[in-house]
Parts: sequence; C-alpha cells; structure tokens
Amino acid sequence: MPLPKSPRFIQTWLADAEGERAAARAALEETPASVAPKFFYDRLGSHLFEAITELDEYYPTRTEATIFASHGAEMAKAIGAGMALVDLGAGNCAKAARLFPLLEPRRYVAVDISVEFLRDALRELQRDHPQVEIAGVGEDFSTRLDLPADLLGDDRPVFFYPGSSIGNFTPAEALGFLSRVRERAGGGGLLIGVDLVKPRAVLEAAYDDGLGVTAAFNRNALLNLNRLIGSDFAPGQWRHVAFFAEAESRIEMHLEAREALDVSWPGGGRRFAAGERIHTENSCKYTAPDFADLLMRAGFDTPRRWTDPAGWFAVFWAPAR
Ligand code: AVJ
Repeated sequence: MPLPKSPRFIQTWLADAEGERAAARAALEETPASVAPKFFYDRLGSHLFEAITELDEYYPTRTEATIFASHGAEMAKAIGAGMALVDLGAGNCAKAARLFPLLEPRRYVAVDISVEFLRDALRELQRDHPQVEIAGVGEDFSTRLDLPADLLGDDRPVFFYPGSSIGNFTPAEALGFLSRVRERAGGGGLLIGVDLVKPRAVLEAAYDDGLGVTAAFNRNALLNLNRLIGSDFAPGQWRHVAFFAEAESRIEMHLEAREALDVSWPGGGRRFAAGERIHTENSCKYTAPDFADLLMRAGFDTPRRWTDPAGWFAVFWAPAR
C-alpha cells in the first residue's frame, strides 16, 4: 500500500511571538483585565472543548449536528459542486468530515490556532480521504485571514464557520470579520452556524455545567498564558463565572479572584483585588433575522437558513456572487 501523503501545513500563529506576548500582557494590565478567547485553545484546551461538546447542558454542537443531518443534502444542493472548503476554527475537523460525502470538496483547507491539535487531526483525515487535497493553516484568523492563493487553487471558495464561533466577536467585530470573509469568498460563499437567543436558564447551564468542564476550560486559559508570557497564575485561585448579559445578548465568561492576588510575569505584574474579574469570553446570541441582516451588510447575497424544530440554533448559507 502506498504511504498516505501528508497534508501541507503552514503556520503563521506566533510568527510574531513577542507582539502576541506584549498584547496579552497589555490586556491583563487593563481594568477590567481580559484574556482573548483564542488563549483557550492550546492542546489541552482543544480537548476540553471537545469534552464540553459532549455535555448534556451544552446544546449547540448537538443541535447544529441535527440541522446538518436533516438538511445537509439541501444545503449541498444550494452550495453546488467543485469547491475548496475552508474551515475556520477546524479543531478536530469532525464537522467538516461529516459533510464530505455531501459536499464532495476537491480541496479542504483547515484553519485553527491550536496548531498541534490540528496537525494530528489532519493526518488522520488525509488517511481517510486520500482523494481530497488537504492543507492546514495554523493561524489566528480572528485578527488576520491570510490564505496563500495557491491553497485554494481554481476551486470555488466555500468558507465553513460552524459552532457559533462567530459569537466570540461583538456584532460590530463580526461585521468586520464577515466582510473580510466576503472579500475572499467571491464565486462561493459562507456556510455558518449561529446560536440563537433562548431562555436564560438554558443558556447559563450550557456555560456552567455541573461537572465543571467549562470551568476547567476557562481556567486553562491561565495555564496557556503562563506558558506564553511566563506569568504565575494559579488556576485554583480563580472562580469560573458565566452569565447571560441580556442588554448585549451574550454569555460572558470571567475568572474571579477568590481573594486578593498578586500575579507576576517577566517585566511586570499586577494585583487583583478579591472579587476582581478577568473577562475571558463573549458568546453572542442572535435572532435569525438579525443575523441574516448582518450577513447582507457584510456584502453577502440573500442567505438561506435552516433551524432545528425548537429554533435554538441556525445554519445559514450566504452566497457571495
Ligand atoms: C467555540 C466559541 C462556539 O461560545 O459556545 C464553550 C466556546 N465557551 N463553552 C461557545 C465555549 C464555553 C464556544 N465557541
């Protein structure tokens, strides 16, 4: 048997490691302090997120999967054939792989900041799909979306952004991000999953599960930062806080100091008062009409939309002429 080819891999994340460190330190020194959600995703963080998607309380992944299972064929028809599928935040690549039989992409370009995790996932995927031209890009696509032109070849670019990761952006940021995707999607489009507004109790349980997996995921950002900037955060000193902020229509996650704490890193540090918080994530929830409007404002053509029977989650196909 011939050896499976190994996927081409490009890494831009941490090309400017000193710049990333400086930005992370600056965000910690502000009041309120913050850690960008991209810092959840070191290798352990990607595994913890996988575990979150298996929790009873975390409905988005499961609900989105039912929408793909029920309407995938119709989506594939709307999208059309002969594409380069660009997966933003590909993670373990499982969602895209499940769509391969329907979409039959000629190329698959997986983009994720969790570089080692992505590399492992792609090796396996290439073994299972020798006919697909697979490439990996280790990139922080929240701040840049640089894809070498030859990665897409002559195939129609179809961007895939499932899971409601768009919720990590505020609506204003999301508009900017979607516009950047639109610029690169000409001739193709964007297939995107979006979490919808629903009763507070359902939302809050999904981000504060009984097992404490989400709490561990949240605290793990501190361990990732320790490695990246040399800080000395002790995760046990921080309480996981998650709530639905109605006015902003978003779940907010924070880490709250259990007592007054001093944290230091090379060249600096700061004191956190007891109860002081570090903001680690926004997860914005939309209504379906509001999100369709956002897609149109970003320059996409009139989108199509599929939801689950309860209307908890939506998948949009937004064509880009
Ligand atoms: C990966 C951003 C979609 O916001 O639901 C899960 C991340 N945070 N539990 C989300 C997350 C806490 C997730 N996204």
